[in-house]
Amino acid sequence: MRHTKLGAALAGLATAAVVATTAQPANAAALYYTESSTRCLTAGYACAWYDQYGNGTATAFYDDAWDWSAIPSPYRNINNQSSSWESHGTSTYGNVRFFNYAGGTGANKCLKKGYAQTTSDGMDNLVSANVWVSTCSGYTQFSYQIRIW
Ligand SMILES: [Ca+2]
Repeated sequence: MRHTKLGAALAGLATAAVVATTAQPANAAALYYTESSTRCLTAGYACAWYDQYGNGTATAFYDDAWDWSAIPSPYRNINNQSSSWESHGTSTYGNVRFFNYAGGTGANKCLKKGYAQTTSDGMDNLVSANVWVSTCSGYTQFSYQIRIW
């Protein structure tokens, strides 16, 4: 009889634990946010500012964005307007390529994980897509990258 009671008590605890762990799922990261600092402060994002040196606010990207003209308002206003960039990537795919054209074509430059490119470096007001990659090796890179993170 004692075994039965213990078994029932354990079964009750197991049920309670399952309910507790499934009742509050973790929030998914936002795909975009507006960064008003001159640094890309939230880990896991890449930022693109309207002006050089991190001025003029930024759109921060959590994932690949293959067509900046098609992302939600107000973020898409950064399309063909960005002039400085920063990678606060944290995963294996922490390096980010920025492309002239939607779909990932045309002139492009790669920014290393944890680095900023504070001047436009030939990409002024051109960028329309970003794609995370595991390495910048083999790709054209921004010329004056500064270690930030
Ligand atoms: Ca600009």
